[in-house]
Amino acid sequence: MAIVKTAGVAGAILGAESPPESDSSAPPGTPDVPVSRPKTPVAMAWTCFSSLAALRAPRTKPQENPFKERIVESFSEDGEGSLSFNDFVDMFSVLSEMAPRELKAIYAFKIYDFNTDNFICKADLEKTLNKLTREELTAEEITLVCEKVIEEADMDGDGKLGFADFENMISKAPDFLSTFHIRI
Ligand SMILES: [Ca+2]
Ligand SMILES: [Ca+2]
Repeated sequence: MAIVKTAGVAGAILGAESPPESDSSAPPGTPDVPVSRPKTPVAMAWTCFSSLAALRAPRTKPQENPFKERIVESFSEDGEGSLSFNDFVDMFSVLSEMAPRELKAIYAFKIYDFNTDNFICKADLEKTLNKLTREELTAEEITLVCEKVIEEADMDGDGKLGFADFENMISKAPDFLSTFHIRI
């Protein structure tokens, strides 16, 4: 039953834009076994982050980016959303298509770290999911997905995602950072 539920959650989150099917989430050194398998929580998380990262205008009807305020906050030096000219320039530099991968990763991490404790914990992930799914998932489903994501991406076992965990997670999703941009 739990499995069925996970698939439902994945389906809800994945929506129309599925990540490319690949075995890239296998740990290094794992033999490349050509089996089809269900999406891992990391793949699901990637899809969440991917939709967050896709700041470009939606193809159908205009829709506000649910992270708009959070993005501005992350770039404001006072952390409260007031952008100085320099903050503004930084924001557009990071979100430009040409920005280095490492820089994008740092800011992506900042954006998801809602309570600014330098970790992405379960509460941060829950906020992300709630925003992305516009509260269409039940609290139970959200908790389940967050637990799975942390379980799979938490390399040092401290129960939350530090920057190294996060970097490792997004390295398994090669187009994550290439979609983390806006077109001006
Ligand atoms: Ca946090
Ligand atoms: Ca960790």
